Amino acid sequence: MLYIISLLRRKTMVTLGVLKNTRNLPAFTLILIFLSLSFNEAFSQKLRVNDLGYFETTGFNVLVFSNQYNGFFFDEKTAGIELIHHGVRTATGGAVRLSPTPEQWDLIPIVKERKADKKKNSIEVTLRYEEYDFDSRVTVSAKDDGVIISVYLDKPLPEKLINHAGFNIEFLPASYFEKTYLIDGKSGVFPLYPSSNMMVKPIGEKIPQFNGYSTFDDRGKGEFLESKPIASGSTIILAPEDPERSIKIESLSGKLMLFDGRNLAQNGWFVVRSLIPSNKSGKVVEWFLSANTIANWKRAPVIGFSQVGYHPSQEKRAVIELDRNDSPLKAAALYQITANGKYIEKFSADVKKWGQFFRYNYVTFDFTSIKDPGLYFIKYGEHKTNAFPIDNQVYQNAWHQTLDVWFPVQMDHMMVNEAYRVWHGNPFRDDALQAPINIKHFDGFWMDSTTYTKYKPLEHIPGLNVGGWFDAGDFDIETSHHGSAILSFVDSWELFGLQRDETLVDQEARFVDIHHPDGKPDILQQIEHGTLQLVAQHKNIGHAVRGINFPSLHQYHHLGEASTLTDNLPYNPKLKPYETDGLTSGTMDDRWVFTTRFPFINYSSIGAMAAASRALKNYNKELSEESLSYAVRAWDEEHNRPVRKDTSIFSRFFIGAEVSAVLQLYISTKDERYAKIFNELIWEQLDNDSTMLFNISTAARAVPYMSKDYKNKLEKYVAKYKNQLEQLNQKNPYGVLVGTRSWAGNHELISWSISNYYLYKLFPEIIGREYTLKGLNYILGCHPYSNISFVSGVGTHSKKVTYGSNRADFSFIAGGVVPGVLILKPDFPENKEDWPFLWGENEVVIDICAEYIFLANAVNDLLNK
Ligand SMILES: [Ca+2]
Ligand SMILES: [Ca+2]
Ligand SMILES: [Ca+2]
Repeated sequence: MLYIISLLRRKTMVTLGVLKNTRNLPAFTLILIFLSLSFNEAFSQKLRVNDLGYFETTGFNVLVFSNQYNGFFFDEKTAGIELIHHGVRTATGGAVRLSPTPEQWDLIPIVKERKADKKKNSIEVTLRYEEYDFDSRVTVSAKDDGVIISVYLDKPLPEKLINHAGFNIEFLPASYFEKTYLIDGKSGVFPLYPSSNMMVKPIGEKIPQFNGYSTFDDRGKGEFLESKPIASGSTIILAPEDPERSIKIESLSGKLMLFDGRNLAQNGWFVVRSLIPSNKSGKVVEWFLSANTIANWKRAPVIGFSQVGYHPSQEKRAVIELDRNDSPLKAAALYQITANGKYIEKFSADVKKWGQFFRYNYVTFDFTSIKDPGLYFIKYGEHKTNAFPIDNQVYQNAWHQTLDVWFPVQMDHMMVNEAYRVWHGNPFRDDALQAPINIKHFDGFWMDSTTYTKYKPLEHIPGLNVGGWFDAGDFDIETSHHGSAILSFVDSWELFGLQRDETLVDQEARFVDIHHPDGKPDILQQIEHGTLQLVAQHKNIGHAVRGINFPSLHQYHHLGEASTLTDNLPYNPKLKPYETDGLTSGTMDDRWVFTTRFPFINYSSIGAMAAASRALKNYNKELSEESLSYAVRAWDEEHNRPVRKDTSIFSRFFIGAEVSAVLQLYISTKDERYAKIFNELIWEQLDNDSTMLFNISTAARAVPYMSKDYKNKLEKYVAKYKNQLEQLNQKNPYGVLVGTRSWAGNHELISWSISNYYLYKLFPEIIGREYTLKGLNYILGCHPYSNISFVSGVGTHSKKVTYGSNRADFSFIAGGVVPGVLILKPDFPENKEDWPFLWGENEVVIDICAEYIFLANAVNDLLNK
């Protein structure tokens, strides 16, 4: 799913809202609730619209468009009416929708107006489908133990939406796996795997998806598929057996239908839906939705700590996340586990109150004084963590799986094998066609009115089927992420001299074998592989391109083996679709090169090629020389363009990319004209507070190559930066940069920690060592929502469900680093471990993984040198 979001998801510093404390019920009320508590009798607590604009009671929240469809990746399953049930977001997408089981790229309504009325205890939204000039009003009002949801139309449904428009709400399959339902008293089991009935319809009846694209490959048959309901009736109870998940929906007019969205798309949810009747206005749908709640329910504390453990000499501070209705205990303890399996209380101390951050309260437990190597766990009241070590080697292997496994699996244009398993064959041998002009692409790519190349639209551009990595969970090449990944690899090579060799890479045979040393450092092989693609772009096109992506949406969402995504035969317009002469094919499935010229992307590529030329000097001399000469040539051309500006979404970052590129050119060539330009550009980037954050590490990297004055001048900016660092301790209990955008913030956090490393090495008296260490500890488990390590396979307990190419298997690729904790508006942190398909939480991307390798090595450097 990911395209250039790493740039768009840039940080906003978290501001702390002061949240109201929940009610203090008189003691006798609590006793009454307690006495009446049994299954399905606790449907008893009345929801109130709170100061943050959502319905709240203990154990149940109803959000009504607190989060809207942002139109960026369309339906991200994080918008509309949503339910948070005993601390888990179990339902989303409550809205007027145009299909039974909406897919990601189906049309979504925009919110024209939203009114939250605390006095009337109701929230109302006006939804609009621009494409059909269709408005509807949805009101949600608290009643008894639930909410009444009503849909109003001012005029009857547009003709084209009859039998299409309905009111839907979607339930998370993972929350209802191995549970049952009752519809009008008739029982059923929620399917673990989709296998309900489908119908085939003529394409003319389909509500078109975004921009005329289609997720469905009908192989030219002119048809589409729709799910049939699993069950229908007027009352449905979901999971009546489970007090934490039981939800009841009664339709007060018309029928309810239950669908399984996964028949059409593996990331579909269970949908409860009522069709909107035709020829009717006024109130057209009305439901009463209520939830079972457990009286006095409190979410279990989350004890955040590093899942790989701690180095004896570092700070050791667990952050404990508490329900707002929970009162903190006085103390927590650290237990040591002995060789014969006994637990010994090694240390205990009072917890320190930190305060509220979004919806939870936080206390901290500091056990820095414990330095004895061994195995430990933390105990807070009845809650124990899993075991973790204290040892001076704990971080030593933390980056191995990312380099040994994750990156090899992402390698494009290669067959990748691991012991008995083939991850994928040699894919995209048919790369690539010149993308047509004037198109808006579903992955955030686009082409404007010129190709910026000598090629005609849909003409084959030679030489591009080499090198590169699949960007993320999808299979496209994203050039700017290659730029940052290669730059980071070169930094790791030059600073830490990583000689690790556990992968065989044979470029000639296009074969990669994981866990198979070949006598060559893996990091150089990765640098080479990324550089091959960047050089190919400059050689065959003349500039760095936006990327190489899929012509059709039904290819883009591919869940499977990469080499089956195209037929690997170059497109031949003289043949019919699905026809082949053995060398070419009439199926237009070749990827497209999006050749629009962006100064930002060109500079990012130039910097990476200049840096790679140094790393490859004694490894692949020819590529090293080629890489540097293309970098020099592209720089001259880009820098001397009459108008130096980037008007695209990248405009904020292009000077930063230019500064970084010119520094890399200077380091590689020692040509003073680059140093001069670097000095002209860097300071204005540091003068501005918002650009300082992105450029201070470039400024720090330059120190060894610049004069003494340069370092002196930098010092005053470092002091300013230090103030920003200190403020973070007041902004969140982790004291690190926590992103709050629609893509979770681990990438910013890792980049930030790396900046802190560079600055500590240069100015240890200003920037403390711990700013780097606690960034890594956050990634490895000391963070909100859960204490899982965000790096699959690293630490005792780590991500086992991520958004990679194998996400449909609810699996992971070892060493992948996920985006992490997403903050859903207004106050709900989330990182699901039972549902891989939320890309903003779980999608692994190349640039973040390359930087993670650097950060883990930086931490080893700080602790063991
Ligand atoms: Ca992508
Ligand atoms: Ca190797
Ligand atoms: Ca092809």
